[in-house]
Amino acid sequence: MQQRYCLGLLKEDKGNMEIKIPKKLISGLLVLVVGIGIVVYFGQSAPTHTGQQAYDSTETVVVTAKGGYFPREVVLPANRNDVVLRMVTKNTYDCSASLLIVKLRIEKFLPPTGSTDILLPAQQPGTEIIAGCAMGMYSFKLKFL
Ligand SMILES: [Cu+2]
Repeated sequence: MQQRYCLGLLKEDKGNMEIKIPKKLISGLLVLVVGIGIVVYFGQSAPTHTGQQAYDSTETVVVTAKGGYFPREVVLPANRNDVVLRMVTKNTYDCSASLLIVKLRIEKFLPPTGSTDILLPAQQPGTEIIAGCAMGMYSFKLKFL
């Protein structure tokens, strides 16, 4: 009799717990899954850094090339190796399509229309780099802060 009573209690307990535990389990699992997701996401996208700070996203700056470069000066974050210079052309048939960044040894022939991403190496704060067309008629400045 006592055993049955105990079983009954156990059953009752289980009955009560059956309502509570799954909810807790589900929310716990959700937290776990989301947590793992965040860790995996940032683990993958976090660049292998040589700098002091770790970033989880790419910094992209857009410069339009057509009859010159616009804007003429762009400010970029220093000490990051995930900075992308995105050169956008649209019916660009002038020499601003031939991009030259001597200091970074970058030479790109941009398509007449399109978007060209250039990953820039990490720079010291205060660095200023002049970019321009191959002939030196047009230029723009990259300023790292
Ligand atoms: Cu030129």
